[in-house]
Amino acid sequence: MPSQKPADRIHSLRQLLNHHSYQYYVLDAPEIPDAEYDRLYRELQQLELQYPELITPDSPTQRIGDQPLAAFSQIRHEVPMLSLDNVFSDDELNDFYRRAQTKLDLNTEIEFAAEPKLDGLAVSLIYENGMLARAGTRGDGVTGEDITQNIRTIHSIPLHLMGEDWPVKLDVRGEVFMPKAGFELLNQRAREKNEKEFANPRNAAAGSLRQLDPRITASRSLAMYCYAVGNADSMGKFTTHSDVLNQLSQWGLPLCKERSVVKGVKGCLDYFNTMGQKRIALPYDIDGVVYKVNRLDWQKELGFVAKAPRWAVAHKFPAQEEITTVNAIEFQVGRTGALTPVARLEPVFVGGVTVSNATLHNMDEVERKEIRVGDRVIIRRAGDVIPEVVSVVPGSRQLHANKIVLPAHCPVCGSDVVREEGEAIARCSGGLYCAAQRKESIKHFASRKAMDIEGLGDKLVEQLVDEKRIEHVDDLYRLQLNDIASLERMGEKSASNLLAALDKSKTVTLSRFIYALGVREVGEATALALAKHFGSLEKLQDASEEDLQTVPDVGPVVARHVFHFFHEPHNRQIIQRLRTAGIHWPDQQANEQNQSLAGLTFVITGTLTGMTRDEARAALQARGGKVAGSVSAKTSYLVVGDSPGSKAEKAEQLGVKILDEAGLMKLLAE
Ligand code: 5U1
Repeated sequence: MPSQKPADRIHSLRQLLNHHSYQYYVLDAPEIPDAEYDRLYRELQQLELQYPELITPDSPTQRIGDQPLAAFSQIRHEVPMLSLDNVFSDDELNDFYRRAQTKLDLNTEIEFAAEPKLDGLAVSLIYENGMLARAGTRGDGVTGEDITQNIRTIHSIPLHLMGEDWPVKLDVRGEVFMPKAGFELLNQRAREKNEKEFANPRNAAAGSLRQLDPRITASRSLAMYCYAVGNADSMGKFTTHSDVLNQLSQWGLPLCKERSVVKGVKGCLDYFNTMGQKRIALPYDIDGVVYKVNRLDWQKELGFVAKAPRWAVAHKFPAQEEITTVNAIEFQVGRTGALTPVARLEPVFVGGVTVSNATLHNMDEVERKEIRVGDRVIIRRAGDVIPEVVSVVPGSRQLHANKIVLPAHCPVCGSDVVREEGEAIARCSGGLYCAAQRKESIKHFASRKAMDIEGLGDKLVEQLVDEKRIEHVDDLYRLQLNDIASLERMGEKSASNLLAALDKSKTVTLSRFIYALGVREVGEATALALAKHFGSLEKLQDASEEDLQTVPDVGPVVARHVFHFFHEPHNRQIIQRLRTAGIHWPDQQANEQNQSLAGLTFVITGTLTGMTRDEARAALQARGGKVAGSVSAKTSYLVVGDSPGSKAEKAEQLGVKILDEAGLMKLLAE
């Protein structure tokens, strides 16, 4: 705005930026795109560069100091920072409530200001005439560390309060924490750099706030919720704690949106249960809730015992972390063949349930956390989340504790275990044979693009396996009418239809058969390339990894998967039994001689009547044609069935030749 004087423009830019920062960081309701915010910010930066005498410490550009501290200086709290007593059960809460009622000589219900208890770090912010002057950690409650530089980097904390009726000196108390998303990101970055991860968001918040270099703090995602005023007398006119909090909010300070006012023990317990259910979905960690007597005169009357007030209490959720011993480490095989190491633990009560197993996810995790049998470990169970091992308790390692090694053979079926270089997940290579992978391999085998066994859906596969009518894919071809008809919801008619479909599926193409075997990373296109290249299953089965890599689009990873699959004797056995059952495909040699469509690209649209689109595609590809998904100038023919879509119009515009179903049949017959 060129008409404004620099000082005025600077003033309005600061107001604008503070407003949008408040919308974004405190209310979570941004009104402008980030790019617009950045533009305004840069304009202010530029003006302040031109007029350095106009820079003030509460300017949005002054959040990050660039000088690391040599050490933190001490800060003395004029009003001590208290801690809270905890209660862990309804009975303990009742005792707290009765003590307060007795001391106040009341028999009416007490109202409480309730809010979540965040798992972070207590801090005090001192505002003088509305300007953030100092900030300190709790320390021993009387003396803490001066962390002003670092607190200034937290965007949701205003450098200057909004409004104007603030006390000359305001001592705001609250919790600095790291939201779950910021914590995940921080640990992900640590993993990428092979650095040590933080065990939990609390440690991450504490570690980030206690950095001597504020630029490091600024790079971490920290937030704060204010929950009290230290110098309560400064808030003269207010009579309840909840009103004080509302006033803090109006001054632009960040407060937890989950706060509420509740009545009596029942109100407290309802709030506790509601927050317990919400806990997992909240974007930050909480470890309980806090109830504070709402009337400020009653707070005064109740006073303190030792370092904790009698007017407030933290009601803690059952511990989410506990220490226990690793009794064994076993490997579970998932339905896709992935091996997951699982720690068998000395049972421990954590997060409200007894935990005796914890997932270790994969071997990378075992190696990174350096877990061994006999170790004492920290277990975490957050809500419904699967329990996990957070870390080994330092110094708990027993002499001669062996390193955990990946088993060479699948614990379920004994097939070789394969772990690709650079991959975290190890897998059983007995895909066709392994009981853990049974259902998935049969479902895939029967699917439309594989053997296309009509009527053999996922549910029926599950029934057949659960009722022990089949174990492996080849058993499908030994099923008798009664094996199927006697299943629940199956009659003779559907059973004989299924037998007919099984019979029909015995005539297949080599590429479909390869695809149906469910080799890892071998999709339809790779199966087709393998079939074309080797021409026979025997040649493919005997191919070395080097041979396999000469096939177009087959890289070292796919080659290894294919090689291991066919070198697993269990898989070979089943393939042999499938062939004995009568599965066959046309001789590839004969097909290879007819490559009349080589060099042509086809697109298929609409419904064909004589064959499915997949069949048409396979037939065109068998004659050397390419089949693409969309029409372009390079398309040779658009094959058009019933109810074609927009592809037909596009082909017309581009002058692409159109082929109806009869034309296609003729072309294929040529
Ligand atoms: N939510 C909340 N956490 N927390 C911690 N309120 C709260 N109050 C506290 C503490 C230590 O102390 C009061 C005595 C102000």
